[in-house]
Amino acid sequence: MEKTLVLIKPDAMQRGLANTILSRLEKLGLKLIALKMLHLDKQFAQQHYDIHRDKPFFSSLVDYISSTPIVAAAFEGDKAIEQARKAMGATDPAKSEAGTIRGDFGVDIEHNSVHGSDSAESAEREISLFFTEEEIFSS
Ligand code: IDP
Ligand code: MG
Repeated sequence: MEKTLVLIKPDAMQRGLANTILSRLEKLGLKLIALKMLHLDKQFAQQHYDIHRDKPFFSSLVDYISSTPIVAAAFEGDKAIEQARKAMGATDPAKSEAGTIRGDFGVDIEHNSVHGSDSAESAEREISLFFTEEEIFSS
């Protein structure tokens, strides 16, 4: 069964949207297999977003994701990665369809409410960054 990492980003946390977003993902039929709240330090944030290290928005993104506590979750299900990303919508909320998480709640291209793994490889890397094996309740 495929797994994916989801983060509820600071803009959504500040507006009390954590449960709403987790609920939307559960309603897709995805199974919650790990959950925690944590405040990332800069080093952890840089590690999570390492793939974007050379992008112009990298330092701003790292500052943002480490600005408040966030919720990290892992979900499991058939095509979990694709299903979750589809429900999240395009990276830029201005280009996301209504009914998607970013389309409904995202503020701008950086403050876009949610993170979802983009491939099986990144899901594995990201889940093991946020959770120990004992914290994952996979079937
Ligand atoms: P994704 O989250 O849809 O996979 P990525 O391209 O992997 O999008 O970018 C990671 C995160 O970096 C985005 O979710 C967003 O918060 C931020 N980001 C992406 N592009 C930009 C940009 O052009 N300006 C500022 N922040 C950006
Ligand atoms: Mg990405």
